[in-house]
Amino acid sequence: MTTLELEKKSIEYRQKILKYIKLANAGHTGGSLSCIDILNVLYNEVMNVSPENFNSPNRDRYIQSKGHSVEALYVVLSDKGFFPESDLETLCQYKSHYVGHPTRKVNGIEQNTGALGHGLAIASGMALAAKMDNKSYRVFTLLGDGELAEGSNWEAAMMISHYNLDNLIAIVDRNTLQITDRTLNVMSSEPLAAKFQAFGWSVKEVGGHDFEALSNTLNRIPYEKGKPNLIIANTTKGKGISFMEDVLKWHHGVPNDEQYEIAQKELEQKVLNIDPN
Ligand SMILES: Cc1ncc(C[n+]2csc(CCOP(=O)(O)OP(=O)(O)O)c2C)c(N)n1
Repeated sequence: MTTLELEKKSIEYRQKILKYIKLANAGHTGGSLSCIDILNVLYNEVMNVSPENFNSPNRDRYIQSKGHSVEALYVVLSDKGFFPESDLETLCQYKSHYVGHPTRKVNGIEQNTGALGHGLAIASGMALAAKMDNKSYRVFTLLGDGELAEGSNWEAAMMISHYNLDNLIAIVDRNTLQITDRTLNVMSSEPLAAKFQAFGWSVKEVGGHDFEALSNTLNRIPYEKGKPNLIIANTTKGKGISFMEDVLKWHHGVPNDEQYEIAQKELEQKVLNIDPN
């Protein structure tokens, strides 16, 4: 896809994230909007995974460790054909498989997540298995910057480097907010790059809404043979909606009718700005 096509796709994804969160009257709005450009590039430009090869042992794996931002994952998976978009009309309803955190009952989802701090360890096992089985698939995992307060991440980081898992790519959605406050105030993970480098990782920092930079960075893996890869993606929570950007309360806020209309209008305007026809 061209950068313009990726840009348009992300607007469409944001429209759908808001649509289904509004319909369900529940959802993690801010964190889904901060990571959607990363998912867009991963699923449309980087990973070798599709409904056709999802049962193949050679597919690339994606583990969304910050599982609460599942609405972003649902809209991308439906766009890729893992399930019909109309399934999302049941989001968070009684007996629906489309619940507020990822589960393997949904086609395209590798692992249940949502209790923070588990995705990196799960990814480490998958990456180690690839090495042991002599397979070339890669394992991608998305972490939140607040999530890094979970000690299990640091045990996994140590193990991943010990076993030279250069087929593992961890991406931190560094939007600098978590659930109750700035990550810096709750539990600082800084200096993040230096910490992971000290654990033996190769680290890159990138604009998390910059499609070209994301694509270039994610398509150059591994950065150093034998070293695991960490990408710090600098993002904005609530990205794309003026009144949600970098505002704490949108961590799991649902827009009221008026806010919803304004948000969708802003996105429509963005489409027109890109493509006036
Ligand atoms: C083990 C665990 N503790 C607490 C929570 C509740 N919780 C859900 S989201 C969240 C904040 C996470 O912040 P971050 O990882 O930065 O996510 P983002 O800001 O990208 O949404 C917390 C504490 C949880 N899901 N799991």
